[in-house]
Amino acid sequence: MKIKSAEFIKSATAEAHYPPDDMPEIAFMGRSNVGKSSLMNSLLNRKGLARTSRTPGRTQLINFFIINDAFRFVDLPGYGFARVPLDIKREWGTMVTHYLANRARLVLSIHIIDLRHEPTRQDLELHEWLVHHRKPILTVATKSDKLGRADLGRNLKRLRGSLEGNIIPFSALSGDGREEVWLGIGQAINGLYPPT
Ligand SMILES: Nc1nc2c(ncn2[C@@H]2O[C@H](COP(=O)(O)OP(=O)(O)O)[C@@H](O)[C@H]2O)c(=O)[nH]1
Ligand SMILES: [Mg+2]
Repeated sequence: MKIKSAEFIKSATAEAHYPPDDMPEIAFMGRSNVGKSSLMNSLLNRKGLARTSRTPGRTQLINFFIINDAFRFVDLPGYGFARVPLDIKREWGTMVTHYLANRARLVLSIHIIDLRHEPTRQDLELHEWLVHHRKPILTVATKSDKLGRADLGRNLKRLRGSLEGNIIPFSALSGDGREEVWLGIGQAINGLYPPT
C-alpha cells in the first residue's frame, strides 16, 4: 500500500464524537505497551503519528486517523494496567466494546499480542469476544526481533493453538511482517478478509 497521506482526525470517548460511519475502518487493540503505536507507525512510515512511549499512557481515548482519504485507522486504548481501578477497567470494556459492536464499516480488528509471552487472560477474553461477535480478526504477534529462530517458531505454534484466524509475526524494529499485515488490511478493505 502506498501511503499518500495519514492524518490524525480526532479523539472520542463516546459515539456522539466518532466521525461518520462512512468509510472502512481498521481498529488496533492490545495490552498497553504491547507495541500498538509502533505497529501503526511502521505501517504508515510515520515516526510520531501514533504516539509511542515507555510509560503506558493513561489516556482512555479512541483515536481516529484517516489514510489516503480512503479508510481509517482506529487506535483503541490499551488494556491491562496492573494498578488501574476496577471502574476504569469497566469503562475500558464499555467504551471499546461499544465501538467494536456498533461500527458498520469496521472491516478488520487487528489484535496485537507479544510473541514472547503466552496471551494474558485479557488477551484471551478480547479474542473470544471478537470471535463470538464474528468480527474479522488479524492477530499481530509483535516484538519478534526479541526471539531467536527456535523460540519464535515454538511461540508462534503455541499461539496458533490457542487463537483462531490469521497470526502474523511482526517486528517494528526490522519491519518483518509489515507486508503481510498490509495484505490483510487491503483484503479487508476490499471485502476479501478473511480469505477463504
Ligand atoms: N524490540 C522491539 N521493541 C518494540 C517493538 N514494538 C514496540 N517496541 C517497544 O515497546 C515499547 C512500547 O511500544 P508502544 O508502541 O509505545 O506500545 P503501545 O503502548 O502498545 O502503543 C516501546 O519502548 C517500543 O519501542 C518491536 O517490534 N520490537
Ligand atoms: Mg501507544
